[in-house]
Amino acid sequence: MKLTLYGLKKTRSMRPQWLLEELGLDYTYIEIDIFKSEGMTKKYRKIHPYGQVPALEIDGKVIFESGAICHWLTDQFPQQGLAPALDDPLRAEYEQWMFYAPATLEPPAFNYLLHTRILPEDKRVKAIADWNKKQTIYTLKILNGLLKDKQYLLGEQFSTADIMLAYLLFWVPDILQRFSVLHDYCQRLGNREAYQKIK
Ligand SMILES: N[C@@H](CCC(=O)N[C@@H](CS)C(=O)NCC(=O)O)C(=O)O
Repeated sequence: MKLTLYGLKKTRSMRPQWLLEELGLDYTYIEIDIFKSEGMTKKYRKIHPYGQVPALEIDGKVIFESGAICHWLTDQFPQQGLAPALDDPLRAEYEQWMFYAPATLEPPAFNYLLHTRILPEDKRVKAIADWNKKQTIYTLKILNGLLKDKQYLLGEQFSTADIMLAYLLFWVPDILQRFSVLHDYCQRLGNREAYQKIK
């Protein structure tokens, strides 16, 4: 299988890149600098219709959405054990966490970042930043309780769901300082060899 990942450091392409390293797969990495409008070229928009990263080319066929790419790759290589098997009782919980990251935590965390760090200063709205910070804190406070006494989201077993989540937690080190369980969890994940290789 020939795999080409289109990505850029410090973007959501870190999710599939981290996973590719965990899986020990060979892949070609093509940098698309979205901050220099490289995503918007006619050529790249044939790869990713929205001009975003990541996109993964699999034997000439391209898919996008970091979550979908991670989900698909994980299931292609079940022997690597990064997801419980379909008939494993833990599988339902794994699916829950795979969707939790982009659906529940990502919107407030991303809007908080947008209105504090990403948008030009004159486009930032303090009320939006404040509301999303509050929502992120609320979301993480509950998660902090749920992760107590656990090494990973599924307990002892590291899975792709941890990649989906940890990537987001790395966005908000200022908020994470309040939550010791999440702080330690992030340290553990960030120290993994595969993450160290791509960060
Ligand atoms: N839901 C998509 C979001 C992709 C996305 O927003 N990527 C950002 C980088 S983190 C991007 O390429 N932004 C440039 C743009 O939207 O023009 C995913 O998870 O893959």
